[in-house]
Amino acid sequence: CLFVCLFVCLFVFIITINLLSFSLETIKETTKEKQIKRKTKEEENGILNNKNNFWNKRMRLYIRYLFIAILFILLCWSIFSWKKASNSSQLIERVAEKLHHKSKPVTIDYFKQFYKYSAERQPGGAGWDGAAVINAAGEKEIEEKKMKEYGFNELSSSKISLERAIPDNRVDACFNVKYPSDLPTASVIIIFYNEAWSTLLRTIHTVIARSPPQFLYEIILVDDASLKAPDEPYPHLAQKLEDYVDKMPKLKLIRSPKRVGLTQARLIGADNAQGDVLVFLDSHCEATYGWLEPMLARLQENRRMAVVPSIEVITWRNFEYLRSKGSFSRGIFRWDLMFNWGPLPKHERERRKTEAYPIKSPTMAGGLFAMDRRYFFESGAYDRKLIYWGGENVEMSFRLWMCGDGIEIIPCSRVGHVFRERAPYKSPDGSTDHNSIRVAEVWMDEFKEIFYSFRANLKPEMGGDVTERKKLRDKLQCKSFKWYLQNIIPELELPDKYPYGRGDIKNLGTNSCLDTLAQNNAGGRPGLYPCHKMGTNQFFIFTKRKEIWHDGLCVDLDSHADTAKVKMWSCHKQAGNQEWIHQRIGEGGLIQHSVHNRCLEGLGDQIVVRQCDKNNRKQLWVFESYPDANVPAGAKRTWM
Ligand SMILES: [Mn+2]
Repeated sequence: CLFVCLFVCLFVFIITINLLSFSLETIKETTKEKQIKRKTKEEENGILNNKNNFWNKRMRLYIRYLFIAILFILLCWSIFSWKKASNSSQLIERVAEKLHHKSKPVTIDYFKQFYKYSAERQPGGAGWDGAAVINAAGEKEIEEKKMKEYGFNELSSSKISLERAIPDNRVDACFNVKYPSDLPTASVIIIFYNEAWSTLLRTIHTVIARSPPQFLYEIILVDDASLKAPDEPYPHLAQKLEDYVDKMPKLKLIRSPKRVGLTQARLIGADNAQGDVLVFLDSHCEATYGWLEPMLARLQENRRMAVVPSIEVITWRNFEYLRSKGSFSRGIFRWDLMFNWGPLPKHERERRKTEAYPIKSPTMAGGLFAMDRRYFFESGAYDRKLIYWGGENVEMSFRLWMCGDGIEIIPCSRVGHVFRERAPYKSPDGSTDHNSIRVAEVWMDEFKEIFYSFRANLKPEMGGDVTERKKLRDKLQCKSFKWYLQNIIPELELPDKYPYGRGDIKNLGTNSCLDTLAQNNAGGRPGLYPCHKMGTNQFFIFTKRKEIWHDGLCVDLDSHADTAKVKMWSCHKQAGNQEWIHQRIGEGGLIQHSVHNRCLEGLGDQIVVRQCDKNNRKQLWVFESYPDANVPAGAKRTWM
């Protein structure tokens, strides 16, 4: 309606302008005719006059068109800004901002004047200043129930003000950074599924209260078909939420008719957003003061990237907001394409001049980030064939680095996030695998073989048709995965292309497999578990250095005493306690420590070290594959 109205206005406007200038012209013409009559007499004075007359006429015509063009541009601008402001007060706000502070460099404290509280604050109340909320002994039953429903202590959360004070963990350097006073507007997109009332509202309220209103264009909630019918566990997400949304400014609610999963739900939000920048948040966050501006400023400077806030910890157990200025990490990945955090390498520490400097991050965790809205779509948004959850963050990471300017973590932008004990719901089995296969097929070139060697049960066709995404990669003229490895994450170790052994390690005496038993940390004790052929905790590489490697950890034995046990320990590449000898004799072979001269033996679900005895089947082991013994003729033995 607004559009039609504007079009009619524009049409009428142009017609009147034309009529007006036409009538002016005719008046001029009649006077000109008289002049010309006079002039014909003067014509004998020379052709020069005639020529002048011609040029004057031309000039007048040009000036007229210029005038119309300027009016047209003005009109377009006013329509544009009217469209951007959803109501007139917002328009006035924007115009005032434009006129008053014609972008000047300011520090973050400048924006304080714009923040407005949006909820009751209860100073000193439960959880104030980020304090933990411990429930009474008599409340244990309801606490447990809520814990099951949400994967965090919702009872504690429900007692905390929607806008409690939280610690300011920013480093000092953040207060000296200069930002433009005029920044792009943001559409904050919050996807939720079976979210708690208190955490969802706290996310919304802290965003509204802690963002300068002139930069917060809207908040879009996307309900991914939560279980909200009266007889289901989350009825507060039905009418009660709708009533709340109606009361709040800038808040919109979109409901997905069926469950589509995180990636597609985010796309629904993005497709409906109108702000300059898309900011994706989880539905259990607390925004801090100054969380938004540093991200907007960086994207104004360079739109061809994603920026990620520094994510702070709200504990699931009692909703304490942790105090930590933080030693920063960056996002990396494992070869099974799982996201991981890693320390900053030396070259990155040296590149950053202050603690406030953005951190270049090879990958992102994916829950919280911001991107220029137009660039989000230009760069391929999300693969619309990804399902449910998982892999979308790695896909976007590879793509943004190979086709754009990548990903940066902004240390001065901080958002609290409730890290759950576990997700209280399940995504359909295999969705992450399906998505990871698509990532490998589209983006990893020859290095996808490493992914498949880690996940031997996966096949390319399980990821479906990837032609569209390959076309996108061509269209954007993206760099190769080799370039990404060499330039963005050069310190990432490439596993041996043809190691001595790879895959699961089966014990012939017990028929079980060596398993980290999910103790994937230094000191973890591996054991035996029925072989499941899924890779993960049963995936090992017997490396060229003769280590038994699992995701940066190596099987380690530090003594030959009878009571000694093997443990997982960070691989130090110095042989010693981590060097093993394994020779296949027929079906399997011993795994013998090269220094302590003891052999691994299966005992129930445990692994013990004993005197070596090749006649004891419980000391015989067989790797899933022996790549070094089966190198194809003429094959290159290294990845690069
Ligand atoms: Mn989350």
